[in-house]
Amino acid sequence: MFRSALKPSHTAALAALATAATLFAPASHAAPAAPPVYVHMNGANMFLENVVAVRPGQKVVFVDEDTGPHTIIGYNPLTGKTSTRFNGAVQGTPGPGHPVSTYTISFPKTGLQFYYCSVHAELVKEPGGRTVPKKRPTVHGFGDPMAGLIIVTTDRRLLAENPPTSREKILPNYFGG
Ligand SMILES: [Cu+2]
Repeated sequence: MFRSALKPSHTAALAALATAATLFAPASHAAPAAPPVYVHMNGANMFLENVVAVRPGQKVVFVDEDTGPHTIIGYNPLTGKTSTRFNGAVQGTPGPGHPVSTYTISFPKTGLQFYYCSVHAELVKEPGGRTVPKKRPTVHGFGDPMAGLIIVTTDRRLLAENPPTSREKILPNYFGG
C-alpha cells in the first residue's frame, strides 16, 4: 500500500522534472548571470573601489563596513543634476560579527554613472561649468572627496580590471570609525 501510494507522486515528480528539463534546456546556452560587484565603505570616508565596471543589468552592491552612515547619490557632471533613482543610503555597523547595511542598484544601459556621498562630499560647479564632488571641509579623511564612478559596459577588458576586493561582500580588514 505504502509503495503504491508513493508511486503516483514519484511518477508526477519525474514528469515535472522532464518538463522542467525541456523548459530550461535552452537557458543552458545563455551566459550565467554575473555575480554582483561590491563597493565598500571603510573607515576612511572613501569608496574603496571607487571605479568599477559592470555589465548592463549586473548588480552593484554598496557595503557599509564603516561605523558611520553614508549616502550614494548619482549625479550628472555636465548638468549638476542628482539622480532620484540612483539614490541610496546605508547605515554604519558596530564591527565584525554584526550585520552590514547594503544598497544595491543596476543599470539597464551602458554609460557612466557618477556618484558621491552627500554626508562627506558636496557637489560644486567649477568655473568651466563642470560639476564635481569636493570633500566637505569639516570631514576627516584623505584629500579626495567621497565619490566614485560605475562604468556600465560590455567591454571585457574594462570588466576584467575591477579590483579583487570587488568580488567579496565582506572585507575583514576594513572596519573603521
Ligand atoms: Cu560618506
